[in-house]
Amino acid sequence: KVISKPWVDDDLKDGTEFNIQQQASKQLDEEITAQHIPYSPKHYSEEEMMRRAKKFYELMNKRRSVRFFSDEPVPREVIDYVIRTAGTSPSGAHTEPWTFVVVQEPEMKRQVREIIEEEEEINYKKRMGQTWVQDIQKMRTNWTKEYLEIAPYLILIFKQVYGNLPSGKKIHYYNEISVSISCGILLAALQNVGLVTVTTTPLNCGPRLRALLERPVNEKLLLLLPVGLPAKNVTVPDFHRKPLTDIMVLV
Ligand code: IYR
Repeated sequence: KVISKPWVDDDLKDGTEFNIQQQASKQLDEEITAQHIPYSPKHYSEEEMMRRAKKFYELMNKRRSVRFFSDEPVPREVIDYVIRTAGTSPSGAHTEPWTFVVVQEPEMKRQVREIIEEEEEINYKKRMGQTWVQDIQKMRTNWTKEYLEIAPYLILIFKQVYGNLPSGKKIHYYNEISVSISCGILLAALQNVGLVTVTTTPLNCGPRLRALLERPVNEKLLLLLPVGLPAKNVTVPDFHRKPLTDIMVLV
């Protein structure tokens, strides 16, 4: 079967096709009755703002996708905080449409690896096509994914395409962009504690991984992040980032 967008997972529709007849009344009630409370975010001096802007940029500019991990353990409590941080993301109508599945159990990691390697081999050989495979040669990656067993944690991020209320389905507006933003925050939180990862989108593995992890049908796999410390003497491609003048337009 030839599909027009091979990079879009069969299982990963954007959720807007769901035909939810009537917004559940409970959802409406919640929105109408929500109280507003005072909020005073910290106000920095211009100097302090500048110092913090630079410092955070320098931290984030050191982030690189890493595909080789150390098996050195990482405290679970650190991962808990990183995921709490991801959960601070804004979301459509404050629906918080994310589930972060943290896999630490070796046998489960092995089964995740088995599924992904099986599908990725088909991806590389058939689904992706010649141009795509050429375009990622510089990453020196293929369907063999040792990191899925070596990294102390795998974080599988699912988007909930709708929620479940006793009275029916709850609409999760903009669920994909909401969860994508939370993933960006998660990546920043990992960088902040010196952990490394690589953003992977296991093409066509969603349904099998969802079944393996016993997640409900309203959850679709968006991203898989192996998380841990880098392997000793790890290398990364010699990539450079576009300068500000190439990415920013001031009007
Ligand atoms: N998902 C595959 C292929 C892959 C695709 C892109 I786009 C990359 O930037 C890197 C890899 C894999 O993880 O090997």
